Amino acid sequence: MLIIGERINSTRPRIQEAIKARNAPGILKEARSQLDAGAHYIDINCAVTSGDELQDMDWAISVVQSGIPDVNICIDSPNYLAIEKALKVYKAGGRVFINSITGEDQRIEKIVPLAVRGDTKLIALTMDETGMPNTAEERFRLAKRIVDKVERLGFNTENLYFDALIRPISTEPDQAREFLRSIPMIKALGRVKTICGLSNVSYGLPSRGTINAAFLAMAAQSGLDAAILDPTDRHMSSSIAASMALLGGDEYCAGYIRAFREAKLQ
Ligand code: THG
Repeated sequence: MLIIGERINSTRPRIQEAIKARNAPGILKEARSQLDAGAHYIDINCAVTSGDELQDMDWAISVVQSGIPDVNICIDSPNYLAIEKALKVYKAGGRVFINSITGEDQRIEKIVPLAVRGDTKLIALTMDETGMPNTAEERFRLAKRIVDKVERLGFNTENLYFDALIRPISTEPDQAREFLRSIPMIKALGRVKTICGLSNVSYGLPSRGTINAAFLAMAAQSGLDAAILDPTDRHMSSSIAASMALLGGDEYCAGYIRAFREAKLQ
């Protein structure tokens, strides 16, 4: 499973402060600890700062790539201008995820050409101007419409990752089931892949790591290809290692045993 480390996100007060104060070592440390914990990509989100998102994004990406030249990044912004700027700034030898498009035509038309040019991976949220779907079938129908539009713009759908948007089970108890049901349906659309920002599922509940870890194992069984999460959280690293070993993706459980030796398991 592809792991995207979520910790460099301006919704976290600590990160918001570090961005504002231009605390480069603080940001770099967050990137390094997530890579050490097994992240393949580092998500960078500067949408919720008091400053200018474009400048903040430019700064944060420069900091991370100057310290880690081969870092892979995930540009996380609702603003296509910030995504465009981030792609210009990023000069490292790694790979890029754009996070994200939705079913909205304007966003697709602005962002997909940027992704085609750079051979980058693209996250598509199964939502549009009418809102977020409730059922697996609605998620599937939205994904199908997005695949058709994105293919028409020349994007290689092997690099398209659908995020079927998990919602808190504390207020909507059927949402984990509908999300999980949608994964194989969406994957049947072709070579497309699936991804999820896990932690929403447990919002409003105690011991969130317990729910997140169980949900990750279920999603892995359903075919989830990638996850946006905190890889330094041992609930998460344990669930990933156990799920990969159980699903046969970890020959002789070598990865699981290594995770244990590196004290990454609970
Ligand atoms: N899908 C996609 N992208 C996403 C999300 C998604 N990007 C943002 C988000 N969701 C994933 N990233 C984070 C980053 C940080 C936190 C949660 C998700 C986080 N949450 C704590 C909480 O929820 O309580 C805040 C606690 C803290 O201050 O540290 O940290 O779904 N495509």
